[in-house]
Order: sequence, then C-alpha cells, then structure tokens
Amino acid sequence: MGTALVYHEDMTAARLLWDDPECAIETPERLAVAMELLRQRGLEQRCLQLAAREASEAELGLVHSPEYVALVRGTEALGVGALQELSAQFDAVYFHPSTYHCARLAAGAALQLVDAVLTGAAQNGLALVRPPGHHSQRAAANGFCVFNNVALAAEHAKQRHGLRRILVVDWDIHHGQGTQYIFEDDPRVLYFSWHRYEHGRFWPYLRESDADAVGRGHGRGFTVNLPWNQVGMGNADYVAAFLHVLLPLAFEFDPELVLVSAGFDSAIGDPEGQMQATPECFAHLTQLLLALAGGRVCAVLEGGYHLESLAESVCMTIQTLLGDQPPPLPGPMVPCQSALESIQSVRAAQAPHWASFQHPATVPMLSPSYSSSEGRLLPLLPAEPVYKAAAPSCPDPLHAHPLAPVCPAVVLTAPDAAVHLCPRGIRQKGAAPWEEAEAEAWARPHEVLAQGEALAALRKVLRLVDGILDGQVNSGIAATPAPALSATLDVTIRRSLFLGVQRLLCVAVGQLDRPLDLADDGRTLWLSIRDKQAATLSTFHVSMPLPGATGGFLSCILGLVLPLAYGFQPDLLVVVLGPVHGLQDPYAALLVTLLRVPARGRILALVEESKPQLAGILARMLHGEAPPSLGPFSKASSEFAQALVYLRGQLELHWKMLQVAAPPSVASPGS
Ligand code: Q9C
Ligand code: ZN
Repeated sequence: MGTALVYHEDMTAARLLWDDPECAIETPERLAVAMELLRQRGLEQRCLQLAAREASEAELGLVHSPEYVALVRGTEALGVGALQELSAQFDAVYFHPSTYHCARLAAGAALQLVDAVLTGAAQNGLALVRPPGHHSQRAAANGFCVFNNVALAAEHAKQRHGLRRILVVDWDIHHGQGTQYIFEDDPRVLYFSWHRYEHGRFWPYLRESDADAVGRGHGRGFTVNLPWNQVGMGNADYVAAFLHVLLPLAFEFDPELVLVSAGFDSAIGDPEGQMQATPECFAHLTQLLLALAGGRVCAVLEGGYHLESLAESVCMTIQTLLGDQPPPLPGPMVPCQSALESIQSVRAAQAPHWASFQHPATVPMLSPSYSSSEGRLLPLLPAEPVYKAAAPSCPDPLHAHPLAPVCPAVVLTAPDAAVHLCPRGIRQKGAAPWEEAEAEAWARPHEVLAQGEALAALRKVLRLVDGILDGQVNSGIAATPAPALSATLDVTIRRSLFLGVQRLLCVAVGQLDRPLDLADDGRTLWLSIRDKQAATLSTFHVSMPLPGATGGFLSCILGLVLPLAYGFQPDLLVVVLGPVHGLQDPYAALLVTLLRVPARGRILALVEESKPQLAGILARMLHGEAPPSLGPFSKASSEFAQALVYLRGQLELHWKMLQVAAPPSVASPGS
C-alpha cells in the first residue's frame, strides 16, 4: 500500500483572462512547476498515479446548493465580458470557460483520493489540484476557490464510507472560512486552521477567524482557529502549534481519517503569507500527522504562490508520505512571543471542550512535595547554562544523508520472530557482529556483560550502533537479556559518544539509572520516564513519573518529550524500555513513532529479549507502519498534570519549545 498522487493536466487550463492584480497569482504554472519537480526528483514515479476524474453533480450536491452548481456550470458558455462581470460578484474570484471542468476535476480528485485510501488501494496520498477549495461555501465562490474540495471529501467519507470522526488540518495561510461554515455544527468533522490574521487586519477580515470561534450547537469545540497575529512565523512556531494545540486535540479526538487542506502559502517566500517556515517543515508536519488515523492521511492542495517554495514543499510532503525521513529543520527552535500568545489563547478558548487543555489549578513552584528521588530539595537550573551543543546548522558527517531514500531500517538482533521485517538490513549486507575481543574491551567494567548470551547481544548492538552512525541503516532494534540491559545501554552511549555523536538523546522508560559517569556537558540529554516523582536534576537530566491514563501519556509525549527532542535536535536517539516500564504496546508504539520525527528516524531501540512481541511492534513502527489507536481517552491524573506543569516551569527558560504561553513581557527600563 503506497502513496497515491492524483492529478490531471486539464487542471492547468483555467487562467485569468483580464487584469486583476489580486487574482494574478493563481496561475497554471503552480501545478506545472510542482509536477515538474516531482518528476525531476523521481517522486512521481514512486507514487500510485491516478488520473483525476470529474466529480458528478450529485457529489457536488453533498456540500453545494443546486443553484450554485448550475451557476458555475453556466460559466462554460460565457464570453470574457460576462465572465468578468460574474467574477466581480464574489470576493477574489475569477472564472474562465474551463473553470467548471477544472473545478469538477479538483473535487473529483479529492474524492478519488479518499476512496483510494479508505478502500486500501493506497495508504495515504496527495491530490494536486486547482482551483483550490477551502474558501468556497455552500453557495459562493471565494478566494480563488470554486468548489470546496476538502469539504466534499469529508462529506463523502461520512456519507459513502460511514466515517464518524474526520480531522481536517488546514495549514494554508488563509482561514478556510468556507470549510468552517460547512462543518461548524458537525461534531464528526474537527476543523483546525491556522492563518495569518493580524488581529483581523488580514483577508478575509473575519471576526469568526479568531480563536474564540469554536463551533456551534453539537459542533462546539470542533472548530479550532489559531490566528497568527504577526507575519514571519517560522519552523519553531509551526511545530509548537502542532505539539501544543493540534496534536493534543487530534489524539483526544482519535480520527478515522485525516484530510489536509495543504496550502503552501504558509511557506517562506510566499507573497500572501509572508511567513518564514521552510519546506522541510512540511515534512515534519506531515510525519506527525501520519501517527493519527492509522496513517490514513489525504492531502489536497490549496494555495501556494511562490513557485519554487510551493514545489519544494509539495516534494517534502510527498516524500514524507512515501516514508522517507524528514531533513533537519533549519533555524533556532524558539517560538516567538506572538506565536505563544496565539497558542495560549486557542488553548484557553478550547479548554471547556477538550480534557487535554483542562489544567488543574497551577501548583506553587517548589512545593516541598517535589523533591528529587534522592530526597534532596530540587536543584534549580544552573544560573549559567552549561549548554554548549553545536549549532544544528553546521554541516557534519552525521547530517550527510538528509534526503537519503528510505533505507529499510530495522535490524533485529535477538527476536528472530520479527526478522522478516527487515528485508534489507545490515546482515543482508554481510556485516558481521563485532569481534568478541573488541566487544569484551568495551564491556569491561560490566561483569554482567561477560556472560555468553549478554556478550553475544552486545556484539550485535555495537555493530548496529556503528551501522546507524555510518549511515548504513537508519534505525534498529536490539534485544538483550534483561539483567544486561543497563550495562548494554551504558556501552551503547559510550560507543556513540566515542564515534563523535554531538547530541545524543536517551529516553529511558522504566527502572533504569543514568550512567553515573556520564558527563553533564550538553552532549547527552537524559530523559527518564519511571515510577518516581518529577525532577530536573540538570538541564540535561530530567525525570518524569510514569503516566497512567491516555491523557497523561499524551501530554507527557507532546508536552514534554517532543519539545525537548525538538529543542535538542539529536543526531541519535536511544530509546530503552527497561524493567517494569509499564507502557502497554500501543503506548510504546506511539512514543517511538512520534520520536522518529525530531530524531529523523535515527533511532536505536533497546528492549529485553523476553519481550519479542514488543520488539516486533517497535520494528514495525521504525519501518514506518502507523501506530494503533490508544482507544478511549482517559484524563490525566491531577498529580501527573501538576508534575508536567512543574517540569515546564523548571525547564522552559532553557528548552523554549516547552512553552505553551507567552512569558510576561519585560517592562522597559525606566517605565
Ligand atoms: N493581500 C487561497 O490561498 N486575496 N486563496 C487576499 C490580501 C485573496 C487566497 C488579498 C487570497 C485568496 C486558496
Ligand atoms: Zn491560501
């Protein structure tokens, strides 16, 4: 099951026939240039290519009034003067004699894509279409949009496929008010949109684009607006919006299908959006969405008017749908003040409707109950940050393969039950485990590794570490005898640092201790998730209690683990599931799936060999399979929620991606 690409060249026919500066940017070249780059990169050829079909009039009637459909049909026969006159009755719209044909193809392409994904012909896909759709309303064209392609696809998924929960993610830089109106009272469609707003001073100048528009009637809480009040939003702002607004709601909603109103006017260079996010950001956003709905993600093109930025962003999206790992995100991962204000306001507006945003009363900081495991009062962060990790932008050999095609990634050392999952792993390349004597030298301080079985596992693990770090494979799973897990982890860390890893993230779930002699020099970030109280033992050593409920688990991953990972930008992630890790398989699967995104797939997972089923599931996740749903949502305990609030307070000065609210602005001197 691959990635569908739905397209038809006829959609390049419609164009502006008179002078209108506002509409001039919506050109046939938009599709032509995007398709050309997809071909040039060999991406089109990797997709299941589907020729778009026209939507029928009955299908258009799922969303639009018969009178409006008839009006658009009538434009086929009009001359230029009459077309211009009719166009002027709408806001930012032009009609061409081919508009009706193109718009039916655009709508049909979206329906076809949903059919392909919901029948299992494809796992996910993209429809490259024009005219776009998300401004179009029941009986009105608007903002270059004629028929609402994504709204039709959602209604089709409801009515023809019986779906009950559909998430629409509108990352176009304009508010899809058309989609909002169509579903505002419908709890089966959760509509999320971010958009340039500037406190209402940006087109379409609507009060209902603000964060306090949350839907009506049964649909209250199923409209989510994130208004950007300044231009220049970048990668950190977009990722923060996903981690702190969209994804908590999305996992709580648990959609059966994700539709993306994929406009790329939110990318750098676009004359409409004036934002700064780079094309790589769309690879990250796409891969985060693939963790939902069993990976059933259907993206449909909306805007995007900077041809080069549009084409690059389309390629990033397709490449990620195909399963390639995202490139690193350029720029500092620090969301701006205005973005944080927006994030805070939408979380506040949605709090009555979503348990994920319902916080217990803020706990007083440094309450005596929050002592570290050793019983000391919690150390504060060092006044002078010890952080001296290399800037992520400097090129180094570890970043040499950002766009490498998927290298089948999973290498299993012990649990042979899952070996079929790695068709082209290291062993197929003839690489042998480490020589026993060499492995013994690395194992030396640890007596437990001297035993035959433990040493045999270590020899494979070391081979795997080397294979990941020299780029032969992207990721791997290793299993060791349970008593040897801690020691194997210690050797894995030492070997990675020895090989020059600049930033090593270690996520240790269960009863595992951080190696005592590990330097706190910013090269490793150690994150424990275990049955103890929250503690920040340093900026690079954080401990979090084990969450019980789904809500606690999700806020732990989205609110803590991923923001730290995005701030740290690891070269390598080691995930260890140790004794009494307490995570059921679907939770472990989601943890690894989501961590793949900031780690860009460079993951070594260590498990106990007595858990072959867990190893098998993690192997499938590293291979790109979608995680199972977590099932019914249960709210985080208030102790857990407070632990998170506490850790955020301790850490957000250093790890800025943890912020979910703007810091109080500092008064200027003398004021
Ligand atoms: N300078 C889509 O991206 N003009 N439509 C706004 C503000 C209308 C955009 C003028 C923009 C419509 C699908
Ligand atoms: Zn747009």
